[in-house]
Amino acid sequence: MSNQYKRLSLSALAKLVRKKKSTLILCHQNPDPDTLGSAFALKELLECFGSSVRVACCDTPSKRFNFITGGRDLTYHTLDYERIIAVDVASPTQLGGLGFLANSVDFTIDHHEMNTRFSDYYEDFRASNCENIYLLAKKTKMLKKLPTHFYECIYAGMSSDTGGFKYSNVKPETMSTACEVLKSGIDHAEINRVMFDSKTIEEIKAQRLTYEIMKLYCDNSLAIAMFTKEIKEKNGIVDGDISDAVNHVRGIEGVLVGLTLKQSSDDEKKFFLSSRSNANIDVSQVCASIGGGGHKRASGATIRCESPEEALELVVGLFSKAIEEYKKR
Ligand SMILES: [Mn+2]
Repeated sequence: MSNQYKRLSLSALAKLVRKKKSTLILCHQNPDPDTLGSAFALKELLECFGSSVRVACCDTPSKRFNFITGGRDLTYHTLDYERIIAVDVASPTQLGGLGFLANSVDFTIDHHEMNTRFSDYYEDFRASNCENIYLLAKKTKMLKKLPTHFYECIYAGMSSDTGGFKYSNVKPETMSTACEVLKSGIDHAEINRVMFDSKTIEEIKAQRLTYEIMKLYCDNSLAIAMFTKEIKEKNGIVDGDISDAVNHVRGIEGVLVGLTLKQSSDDEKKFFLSSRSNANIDVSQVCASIGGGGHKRASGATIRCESPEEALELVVGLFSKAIEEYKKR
């Protein structure tokens, strides 16, 4: 199946983006700064080449990321796009409600090792997809013409996907690229403050709730917070408020894997799983076994179950097994 699509080299990709075409850029569901930064940085680049560009996502981004999106509405509108590009999207499932567009994607630019290759693709397993966009812009020799916003977008994605340059995915090349990006003179401290050190009251409430509802398994090495529709409604929180919850549960000493399960507010049988690993436990493998994917230490999946209890039982079973295998090694 994967053979039907072409792998694009960076030079081939650079040729493609030079073409003046009306373009739709697709982000993954539950948009984070890497998918949004990739989309809006690429938008700046394509506009330099005279293209008209729209960005779409099935979910509304957090207002926190307005410095990337400009507060734009990312709702998909049917228009005659001459090309569709997906960024930081590992599989059609990750397009969420826009999954029906997967077959129309002309090419994907991604950094996930688990990419299912659903279109022609450029891939490089760098820490963030924004690095790929930056290197693409560099290849087109347009860096000097790009506005500050381009660099802010790139930096946001890089910093976000590396947890502020502190995760295991940071390589010397990551820092070299970050160094080039910083030379543009962006206010990186402010970007980091907005992304990591500033929380809304709802997020603070959600954080407190996360610890209250969290359950521990596997001798306290597996932590899970399950957000049912009922819990979300009762506490007045939305999914955007709990996007960081998985990092809170995995931040507990002794926890090897942290998980959150969020019951969909529209479909009670749908659950969004996020997983983070603190050890050499490949959570992307576990997520792949239930139709998801991502990175070795940060992955997700969307699962269908009859009840929250059933969803919990399923993921506890899968991740306990992975942890027990790790402990035996
Ligand atoms: Mn990413």
